[in-house]
Amino acid sequence: MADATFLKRQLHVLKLLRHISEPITDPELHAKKQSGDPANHLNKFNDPKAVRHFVNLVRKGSLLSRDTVFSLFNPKHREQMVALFEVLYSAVDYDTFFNTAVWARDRMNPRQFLYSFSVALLHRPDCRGLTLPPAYEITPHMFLTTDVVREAYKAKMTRQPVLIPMKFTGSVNNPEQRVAYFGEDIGMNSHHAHWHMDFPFWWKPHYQHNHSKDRKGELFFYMHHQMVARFDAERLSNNLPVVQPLEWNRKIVEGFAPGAMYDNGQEFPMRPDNIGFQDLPWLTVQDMLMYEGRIRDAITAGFVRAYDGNYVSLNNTEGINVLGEIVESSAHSVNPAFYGQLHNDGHVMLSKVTDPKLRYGLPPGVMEHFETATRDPAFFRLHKHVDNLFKMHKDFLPPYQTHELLFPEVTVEAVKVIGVCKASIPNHLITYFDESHIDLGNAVYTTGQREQVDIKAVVSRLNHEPFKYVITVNSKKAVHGVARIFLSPKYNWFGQKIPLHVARWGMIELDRFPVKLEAGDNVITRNSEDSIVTIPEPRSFPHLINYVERAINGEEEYVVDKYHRHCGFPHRLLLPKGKPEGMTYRIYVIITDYNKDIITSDWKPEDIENLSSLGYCGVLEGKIPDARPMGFPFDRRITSEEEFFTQNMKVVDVTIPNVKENR
Ligand code: CUO
Repeated sequence: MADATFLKRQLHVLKLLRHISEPITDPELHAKKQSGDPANHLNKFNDPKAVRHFVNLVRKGSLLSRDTVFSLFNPKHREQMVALFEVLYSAVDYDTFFNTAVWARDRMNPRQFLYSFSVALLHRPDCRGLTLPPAYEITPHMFLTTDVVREAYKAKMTRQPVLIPMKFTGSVNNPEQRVAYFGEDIGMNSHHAHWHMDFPFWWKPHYQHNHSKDRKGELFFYMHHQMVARFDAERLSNNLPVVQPLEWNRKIVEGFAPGAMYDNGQEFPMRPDNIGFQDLPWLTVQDMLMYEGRIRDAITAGFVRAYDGNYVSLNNTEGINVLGEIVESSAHSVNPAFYGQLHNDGHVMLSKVTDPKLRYGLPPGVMEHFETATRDPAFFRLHKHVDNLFKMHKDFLPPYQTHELLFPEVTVEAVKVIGVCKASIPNHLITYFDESHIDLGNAVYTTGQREQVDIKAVVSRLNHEPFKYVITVNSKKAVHGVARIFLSPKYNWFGQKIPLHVARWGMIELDRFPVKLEAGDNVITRNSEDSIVTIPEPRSFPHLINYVERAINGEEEYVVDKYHRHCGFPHRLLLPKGKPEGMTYRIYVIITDYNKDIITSDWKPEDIENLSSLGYCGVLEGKIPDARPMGFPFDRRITSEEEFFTQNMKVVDVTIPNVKENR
């Protein structure tokens, strides 16, 4: 149960982020702002040099202006953001951390501040359990189209509460619009932004303590691999073929018009159809081909060249992590000078493709921010391209042999999935579109106007009826296992059955959890909501403030969840949409030996059960408990379907109808 100190901290965090583009008005925070100058308490920081550096930037007036669009990919913007992060992260206690943040907030660019503060809060052990409001309600401009923001202003000026319908961008003339509900899903955008806050590419290895950032490069591969697999499944649900990778020396087939505006009034640039990649002043298309050539050479050779001249082998289970760090590329890359920053530069090249020489002063495109990137279909094309590099590497590894897949004591006899509604038909999982309200209070300026006007947008979002897995298992003796559940479309765009050796690369992970089996027959049931790839719906910003205030007044109980993660696929999106008439998918279940799979030194079984969104978001502290490669057993080639299937696996067909309304 939250104590008074925790609740006060939580409330102050929320107030700090409310109306982030306007100066602090809250009296308590205002007092901290006056006294929080970190230069006056250098002894309260583990890294006083970082404090002097940051304070110097503030005093010299060299920080990014409040009105400029902050881009994490701009080295200067990023260095300043990191300068504050290093101060906040090195504060010796919570009060120093928070007071410094309050001091810095109005002295720098709002989104630059927000990024630093969020990453510091997510990583400080004394902030465990504190909740950040949904990203789309802190900086709504990054998630909304211009028409919605305009309506919000109208409501603010006329002081009329309003519920503004939000449409997806594009028109029916563009087939890509059929899957805009997925790319523009605010929860998915928020997940993606949070993934990159939990695993920043700029995270310096010396920040690391207690094995944090375990398998970061592999997670980069796997989380984006799953996003692409989900997108492809969504495309098939909408009669679109799977997404094609883009290539540096070919045209980008689909354009994109974001129809959105930054807080400073600049429009997000649009990209017409069929334009090619352009040289930037600091990076050419030829450079991209060269870096990629080196990466492909390394994959083929089976080793990479580290900056110190040593060779690092790729052809083992750790290879994917090394490769992930190189391709992203992150500060953990073994040789950024040689292998470049292929993926990050891909984002920047796409973002600047319509003003490559920076002649027209266009602001960054959607691809330059993690919270907006997935709106652009080019995001998935870029990531399909990157994913193919990882596939190339994985295909060099030997297929799993039977003894690596088999759990000899265990036989999975039957698998059934069933909706929790009374009328549910076994192996029929229902999806539908719901309506959700998002708070737009932060989309409009408030200074001088104290009264609240309720301004909300209503968005349509993919959702599904809750269901459960019922798995019948026979075990020769009492054992612990790990159940892994995957889903893949059964038929491709041409209506042909997808063979397993192809389907395996598009597997969507649904869940992974420890199971305790008795000798004899066992029936395992598991609720879809417990999935380790998803997180539940976050509370809205005003609701969160209200909740904390009520808890402070003793009107409500507030339970602190120290395992709470902001990173995680929205639970609503666990299943692909399917089709109105039903679409066939296959669900695969495999149970493997817990004692072989799990790293036990760091974790107790009950801890593992409490970890949320482990699948795509790993862990923030310590080692990931599952020692198997991410995506196991489908991450490697499958040469023979018959030999692959062992008794501890089972596959079942399921139908997913997308219905008009939830029952
Ligand atoms: Cu997440 Cu490219 O890494 O967007």
